[in-house]
Amino acid sequence: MSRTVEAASNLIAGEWASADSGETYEKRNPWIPTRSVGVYALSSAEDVARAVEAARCAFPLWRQTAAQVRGQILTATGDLIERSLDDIALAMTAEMGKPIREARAEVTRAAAIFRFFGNEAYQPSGERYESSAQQQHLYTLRRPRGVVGLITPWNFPAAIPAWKTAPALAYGNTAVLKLAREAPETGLRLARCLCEAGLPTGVLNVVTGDGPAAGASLARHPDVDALSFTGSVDTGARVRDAVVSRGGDVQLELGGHNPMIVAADADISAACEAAYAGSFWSAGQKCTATRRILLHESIYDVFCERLLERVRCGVVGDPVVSTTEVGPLVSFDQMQTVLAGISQGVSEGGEILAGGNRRGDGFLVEPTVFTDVGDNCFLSQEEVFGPVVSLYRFSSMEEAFTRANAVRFGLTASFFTNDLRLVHQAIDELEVGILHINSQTAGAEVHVPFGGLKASGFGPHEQGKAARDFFTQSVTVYEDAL
Ligand code: UN1
Repeated sequence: MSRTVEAASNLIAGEWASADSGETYEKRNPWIPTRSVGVYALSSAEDVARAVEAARCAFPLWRQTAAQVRGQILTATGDLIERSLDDIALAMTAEMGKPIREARAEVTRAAAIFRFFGNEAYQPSGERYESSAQQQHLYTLRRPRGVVGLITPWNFPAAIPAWKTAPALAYGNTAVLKLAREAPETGLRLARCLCEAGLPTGVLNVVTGDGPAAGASLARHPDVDALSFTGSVDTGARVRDAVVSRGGDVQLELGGHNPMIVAADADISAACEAAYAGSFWSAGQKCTATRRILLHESIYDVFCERLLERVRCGVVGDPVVSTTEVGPLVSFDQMQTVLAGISQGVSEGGEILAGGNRRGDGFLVEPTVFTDVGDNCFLSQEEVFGPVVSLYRFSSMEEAFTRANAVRFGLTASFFTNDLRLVHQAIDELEVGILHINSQTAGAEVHVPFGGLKASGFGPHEQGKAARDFFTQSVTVYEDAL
């Protein structure tokens, strides 16, 4: 931590500014940790307060701006993001280590999100009903919540800021976006695209820095009407308590412990490919990543052999290389946490079939496959946010569904089978917000709801038309002509 006024990474009332205190922090490249990728403002409660004030001042005008005008700015932002795709993707790979192939796909997704919500501004904003009284108009309308706080994680540094910011602004709110300490650069570039697209001063304000200082003060701030958070379960609970206790509204997207179930009749090659991608892409740093693979006993051995072969020929290493499938973890601390999770897996009786170690000088942990992990052990219950997956054997579908559900999370699941009857049984029984039949556990289309059940979420789901539920409030109007 140093004292300098050079890091003008906060956007407040249309000005790029350093933290009031002048404090900064440095972010290092997780593949080449000796290399600095940027210096950013370490914001305090004072900076957050100024950002909230700017958002409050901008709200009356933005709310009255025609929805189509708001939408056009978002659509133009999508185009600008796409035009800078290469630069933004490279910045993402440099700051958090996501392989460039996935980083590019994510930036493309962020552009699509802005365009989708640009178009949402043209959609109906209420419903008209028949009234039981004569000469009465009866209808609903949606209005913005006011000033919203958005706290985003480092693992999807383009897609998640996009999918919170775009609907917030489309529906007429003004916002304060707190970017993740570990990956601020990507989100700052999206904010620059919004400014370039003509977003009025103060409509979006951005702060960088620590969660416990900047994030917590945003959650506590009495003038933030609603707050959307994506991150860990523990932080999410603190954020929820801070917001709810002062009467604000909150939306949380939290962790997952996502199962992949492979039935006896499944296409094993397709299932193996999905297992590799779901478990190891982005080095397993997705709340939608596959953590448990439940295999019917009749295909356990052949699946296991093929998955290990796939791991052996997987491309692991420098995330800037276009063929790389698995790169480093985001930071030294994250790597230490994942290695500690692996050690705990072994000490509780799990056997490592592949990987298990750090590789090279960067923060890379090898794709790791466990077997013989008990259902109540740490690796079967807790989210180790890295490239670590465990294999389990089951003998009946009933058993598979029961064990798949036996965690506190309920985000996504994947089920491989060609049996339609089993597909519908899975839809009925699996306690998840997102279910993939014959595809991997991760991934999110921009136009459909995204969110989990149980401890994986709180409040309305995000994205698609569901986003409106959180970023607007509904009013029912009885209008009598006297
Ligand atoms: C995806 O699977 O592409 O933080 C999106 C996360 C989720 C987003 C997953 N909120 O991993």
